[in-house]
Amino acid sequence: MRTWAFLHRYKTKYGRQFLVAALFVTIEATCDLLLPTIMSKIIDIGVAGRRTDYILSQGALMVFITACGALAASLRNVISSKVSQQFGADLRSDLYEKIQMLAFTNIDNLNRSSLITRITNDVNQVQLLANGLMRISLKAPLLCIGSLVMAINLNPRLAVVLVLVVPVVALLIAINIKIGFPRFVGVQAALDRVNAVMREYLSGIRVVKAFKRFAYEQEKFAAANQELQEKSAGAIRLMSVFSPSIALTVNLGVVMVLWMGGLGIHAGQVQAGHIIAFINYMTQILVSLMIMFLIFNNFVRAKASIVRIGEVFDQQNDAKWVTGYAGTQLVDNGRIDFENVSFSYDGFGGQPVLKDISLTCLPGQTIGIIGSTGAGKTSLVNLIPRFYEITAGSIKIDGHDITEINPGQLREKIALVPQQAVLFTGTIMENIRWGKENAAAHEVEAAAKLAAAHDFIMSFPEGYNTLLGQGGVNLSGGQKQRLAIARALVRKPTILILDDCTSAVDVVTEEKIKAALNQYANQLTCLIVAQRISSVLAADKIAVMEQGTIAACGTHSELLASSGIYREIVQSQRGRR
Ligand code: DCP
Ligand code: MG
Repeated sequence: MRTWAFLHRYKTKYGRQFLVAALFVTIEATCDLLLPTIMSKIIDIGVAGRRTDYILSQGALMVFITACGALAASLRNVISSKVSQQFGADLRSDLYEKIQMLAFTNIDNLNRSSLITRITNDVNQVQLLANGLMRISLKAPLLCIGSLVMAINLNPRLAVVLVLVVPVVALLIAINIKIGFPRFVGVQAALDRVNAVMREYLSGIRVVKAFKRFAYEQEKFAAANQELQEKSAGAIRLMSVFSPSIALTVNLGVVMVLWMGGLGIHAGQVQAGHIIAFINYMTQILVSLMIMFLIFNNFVRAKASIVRIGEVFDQQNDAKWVTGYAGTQLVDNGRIDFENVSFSYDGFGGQPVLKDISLTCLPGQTIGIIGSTGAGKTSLVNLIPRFYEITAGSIKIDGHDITEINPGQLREKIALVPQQAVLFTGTIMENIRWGKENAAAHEVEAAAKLAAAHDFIMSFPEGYNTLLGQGGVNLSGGQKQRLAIARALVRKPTILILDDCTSAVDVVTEEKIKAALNQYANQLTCLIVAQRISSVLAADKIAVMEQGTIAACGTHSELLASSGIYREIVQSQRGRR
């Protein structure tokens, strides 16, 4: 199966250590197999013949073999835990890296919170399986086959019992797997559903509270929970019939061995030690069969996880990244050209969100973009750092097609303040330094002043060292937006993109930011997406977007004269300042 292909690279990496572990397991199993035979000799020769020296020497041999087995077992344990932990860590970091490489489109496809379960729980399951595989799965078949051989070798007459018991037990296990497998898959699916319901609830907990949807959510959870309970109970019920039936079969076998052996001893054909050793081997066969069954169960659980991890590795990065970027050196002007650009979130066949957009932004210019919600403003500016791939036309920065520029280099020149301010756990200082890693304290402060954030930052007792919670929960919407602007400004980009990022800032403060930006934006190309006409009044050019197209473009006065839509927007906002 394709989804499993990702496991191959670990096979080559850990194959050698796996073989060493296998070697130790073989030694361990051999030791286990030798012991009953030696014991039978001690009983038949040593005890029956009253030969203390024999008992002592064979006893010493048994101690030695047990010690060898114990040593092999510890070494095997050391290797298997080391390898499985390393394997788990590797898998986790590879997965993490892969997720970082994914395009926006892929992340839209894979649910974000499910990515978290994949990288934690699913990797754990696979790691557990790897550990189990190295520790017991090899030992079980070795013990099973070895015990069979040793038992037959020991006493072919008693082996007749094995011919009866082993197929019955094997059949029982086969039936159990046949009926049990789908049930365990069902349990896993039910567990996934419980997780999914829980995840959705937790991520939307504020909305659930606000709309008082507790009862509905409770019902949804109860249904999923109930299903899990029923499925698990069904699977366990099956197990509870199955285990005793195997035990019964084996015990019947033991009775048969004792009976046949008793007759044999009577006739002088069988010795007492043989019977004890034989029963020993028989239980080893049983135990190893049970272990194989358990591993199989384990495998069923891990299989679902493997498939889910494989799904992430299988995501193709849609971007047609060209590899040889070396030739393109950006001159730092900041000219942007959109040439007949069309774009759809669902690739080529999908509903177009942007249609045939042409727009030129000269170095140092400020371009305002306005338009009703859903017109495609955010989509348009997100194309410049190449977050998504366009379906037709081309976007050029300083004359170079952005598909020919190294994405890292491209994004370094651009600072984007997203519509939704995103902050990270850490101090305010650290958050602003996201824009420029080695920014000095005075640079950070200057950026914060430009973004009208300095004053409110200083009003905190800890100032720039104030700790922000996850996503900046301890700030207001407008404070978050201003920090996001400061983070972009500290970078001193060639191209600055502000996506409606003053929507939560009061008009007076916005005015302040605008005044500061006007000064600052002289040296760079600036795109300002806005709802309020007032935010873009001073722009060199204003693009009015409507339903994925640019309906009109020009300066404020030009547009007032030529564009009906623009006049409408101005009218509707008059007196709202
Ligand atoms: N859209 C989509 N998938 C996304 C994002 C948006 O299908 N991941 C759609 C929804 C809209 C259209 O694209 O119909 C344009 O969305 P934009 O976010 O570009 O719209 P605006 O930024 O213009 O709207 P707003 O002013 O509300 O931010
Ligand atoms: Mg938007």
